[in-house]
Amino acid sequence: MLKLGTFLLALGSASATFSYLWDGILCPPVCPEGFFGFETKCYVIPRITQTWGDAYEFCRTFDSNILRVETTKEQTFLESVLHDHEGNDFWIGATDLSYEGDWRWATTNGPVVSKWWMHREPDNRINREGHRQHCAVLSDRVGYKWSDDDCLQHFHFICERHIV
Ligand SMILES: [Ca+2]
Repeated sequence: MLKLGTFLLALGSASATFSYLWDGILCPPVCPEGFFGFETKCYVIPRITQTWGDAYEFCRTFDSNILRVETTKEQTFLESVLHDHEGNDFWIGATDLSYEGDWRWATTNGPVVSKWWMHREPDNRINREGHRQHCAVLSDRVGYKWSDDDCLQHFHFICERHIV
């Protein structure tokens, strides 16, 4: 027997969208306006640059979070998206601000297990302002693999939300 249900995703006051539950399978993924989808997530890359901390807050105003890369498939997908995107470095949600060398996801405080750091990164290099590097970026230097950078730099950033 066919069972058809409908979900309403609350997207703040501005808009709403629908996903359809058919025999227990949620399909297809529908993302809010301005977001693009891949597997279980929707992403947005705002057209502004921010410090890492402001990027973290900015994502939250979209009912989303700063990016947490979970699989190689997701990393590869994002590399291909950024390849066509203007800009160079993109903040993601990994940081070792709490304890040097202990990389954590800002949104979950879970440990960062990454195979996607560039060669010799993270290097915690000191810059001209005397700041070290405690926040992670996807960098165009090597095909949007990861590097650490000074959290006070202004970069583009990626926000994500799970498809409900
Ligand atoms: Ca670095």
